[in-house]
Amino acid sequence: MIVVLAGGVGAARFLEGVVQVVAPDDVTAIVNTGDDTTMHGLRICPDLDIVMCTLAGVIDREQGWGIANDTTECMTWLGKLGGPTWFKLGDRDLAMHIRRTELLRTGHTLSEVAEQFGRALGVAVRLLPMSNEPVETYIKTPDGTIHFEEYFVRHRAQDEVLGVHFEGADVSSPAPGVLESIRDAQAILIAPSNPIVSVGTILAIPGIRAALEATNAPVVAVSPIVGGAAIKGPAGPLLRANGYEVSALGVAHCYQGIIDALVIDHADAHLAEAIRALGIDVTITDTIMRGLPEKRALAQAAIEAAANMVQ
Ligand code: FO1
Repeated sequence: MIVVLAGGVGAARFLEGVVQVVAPDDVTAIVNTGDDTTMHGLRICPDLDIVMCTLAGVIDREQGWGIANDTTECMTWLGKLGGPTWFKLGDRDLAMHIRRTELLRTGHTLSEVAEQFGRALGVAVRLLPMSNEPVETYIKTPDGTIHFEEYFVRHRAQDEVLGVHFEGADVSSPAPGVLESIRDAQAILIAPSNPIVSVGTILAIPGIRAALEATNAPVVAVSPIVGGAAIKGPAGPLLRANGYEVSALGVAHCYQGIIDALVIDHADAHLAEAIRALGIDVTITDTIMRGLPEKRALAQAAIEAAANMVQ
């Protein structure tokens, strides 16, 4: 079994490649739930939904989130009635949040919801939330501490980042299957997701970092930083705020102690020697996932890097 630690859009695209190389039912994704939030009384799980809908083939490909060909009737009316509209929820998307909220309210866990949704949407990859307990990422800015979605979507990641806090992480536990899958995996891949607020959140759940350190499986990360900038999203300011250089070398420092190998882009080949000096093996390839062939090639490179570690 291949285990993938996953954030949102970058991870979803990488997983599309992984399932080209490995049978989907042989893949488990441990997904960040630190972006989760409650809006209009509904529980919203952006990264789980992004990964789920991408693998189900129903994602809005242009945005990378939301459902393809969705309408916005409900949002328009929510606005008319004085509700907040900065976080765009399409009508089909809202159905997922309504159903999830009802299932959670009636005693189901988030793992059970993910399993039910996966079955309903025909997703063969096993999607595990990192935890069934609520863990929410907050960003400290000069004007106060705000939820990650408020920082990322409402403020368009424009605030200066002074710090990151994972509310509830210290008293949370890994969801069922998370530690077992890390222990029993053939290989563990860290998707090209944000090392601080996607992967860092997963690592903040008590027991997960230790399980990664203890597993016999090779652990291979794909750098989300190419040529000194994030492929997508606010990884740059978040890495910097946590004392890491915004480069593939900074990513290597961030994951040191957990990963055996790092997949970096040709643009960062000059950093390979410094990364190897940290005791981390390096694979150099094209990491920009333009289409399915590139996604498949990147997944293949990461899986091969893992296979090389066990030889
Ligand atoms: N991202 C945006 O940039 N703007 C939005 O209005 C927005 C709405 C949204 C609704 C549901 C959902 O599952 C995701 C949504 N996203 C939106 C994406 C998202 O919140 C982020 O990309 C992730 O949290 C980061 O992985």
